[in-house]
Amino acid sequence: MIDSKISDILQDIKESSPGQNEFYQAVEEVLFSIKPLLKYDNKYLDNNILSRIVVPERTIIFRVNWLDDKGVVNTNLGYRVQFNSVIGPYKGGLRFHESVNLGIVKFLGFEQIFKNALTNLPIGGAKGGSNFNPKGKSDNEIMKFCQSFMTELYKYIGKNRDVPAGDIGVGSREIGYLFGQYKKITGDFDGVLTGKGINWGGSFARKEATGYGSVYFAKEHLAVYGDSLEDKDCVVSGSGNVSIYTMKKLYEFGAKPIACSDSRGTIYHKKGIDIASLISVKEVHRDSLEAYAKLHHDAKYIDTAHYPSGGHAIWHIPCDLAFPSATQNELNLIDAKELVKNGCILVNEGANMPTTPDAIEYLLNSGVKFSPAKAANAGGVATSQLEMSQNASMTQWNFEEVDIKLHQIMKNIFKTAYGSSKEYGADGNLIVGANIAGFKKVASAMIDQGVI
Ligand code: NDP
Ligand code: 2IT
Repeated sequence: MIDSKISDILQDIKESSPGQNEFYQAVEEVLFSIKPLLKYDNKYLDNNILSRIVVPERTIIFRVNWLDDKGVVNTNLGYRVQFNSVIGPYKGGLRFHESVNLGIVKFLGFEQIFKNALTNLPIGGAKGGSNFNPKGKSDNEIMKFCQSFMTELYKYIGKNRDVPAGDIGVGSREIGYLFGQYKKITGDFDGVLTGKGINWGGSFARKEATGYGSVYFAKEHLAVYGDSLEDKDCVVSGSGNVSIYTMKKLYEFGAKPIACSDSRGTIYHKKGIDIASLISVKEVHRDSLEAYAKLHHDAKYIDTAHYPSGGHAIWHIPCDLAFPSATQNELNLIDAKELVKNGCILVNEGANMPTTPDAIEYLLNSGVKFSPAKAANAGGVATSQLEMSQNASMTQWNFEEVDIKLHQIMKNIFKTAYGSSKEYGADGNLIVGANIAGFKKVASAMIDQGVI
């Protein structure tokens, strides 16, 4: 009965929202994983929560026209999916990447609902972005694009309504241009975006938060099994915001990040990735990892064109711990088999939905511990909420104060997800635990607030 109800819902969304594969994937995982809760308590099915929760409260799609440096008019699509606001204002990042479409934004927004609930902070779920490709654009073009994007988006956001932040392709530079335009249009200096600069309303440790939080989570996860991060060889895909600060924190706990990647290639540096060089190459010069290999002759660069067929080079480098921290579906079954063969004991998701469903199944069946994204990467959005909190009280906490709060939040999320996995008979399966805990909170609030 529950299985057929879930299958009907999936069929409905496939018919009403064609071509949104990533969204179906995210919904399927959540709905099937919460079956132990649905069996235990009828109220969610009785109130038709499943059919309601998979439909965004509001979807905004808009045109973004901007002039490039040659004076040519360019047109992109802008999106904001305001998915669920029962526990707080909509909250979630903006992604600028050529692959962005409605299905991607909806999958990210759907995941964000439960992630945000898990932080135990009052934030609803949303996501947005554009199919704009920032690669190769001048600073001026990025600014023009951001200004045009905000000229439409400002109508729908607000410090108590919807508070966007960064994601792939959106960092402090883009948040600066977006914030400047919002302020110019509205005249308000508001905490309407998070990830702001430290001198203009930003929070210390927001930049580091997702990566640091991911490592705090991995530490808690290993500790349950009497293990630690000490002396572990780690591979961390990506070399952006999440990846860099994951690697930095890994060193602090005595682990060694030995490989990372970007859209063009993979670096294998057996003696350990040099974080200062990486920041210089990727954050300062916005270059490709090939430039890192030129600085370190003992590091091996593997071009994406040479990835083993169907798999990704980074997961074929032997490691103890894997931190997929680049993008969705970047770790597939071929990669999972390789990780298991090489003795990997934990996959800790820094990116959103980086592991394909068949890879997850294989990893779990092989006894690999698995930290799902909703729980493991929630430190970024949690610290965004700390930024909102500081803005609301017109104050700024120091780095250590924020970091201590972040660490505590990640411990609590682990405890919640692990505890809920035990309570519902899933014995340490954190996918089940995290999804049930997040869903319960949001679904109960939906019931409390009536049919709206
Ligand atoms: P960045 O843009 O800072 O970095 C992304 C990195 O991943 C880059 O190294 C990029 O390569 C690589 N990458 C992106 N897309 C692809 C692709 N299609 N194929 C191969 N490589 C790719 O983004 P973030 O670090 O902020 O985000 C990384 C992941 O973490 C995303 O899944 C995001 O949703 C998630 N996340 C981010 C949070 C945040 O606070 N920023 C919070 C929680 C989750 P290149 O350098 O060549 O572009
Ligand atoms: O996926 C995510 O949680 C983010 N990109 C961060 C969102 C936020 O509002 O800080």
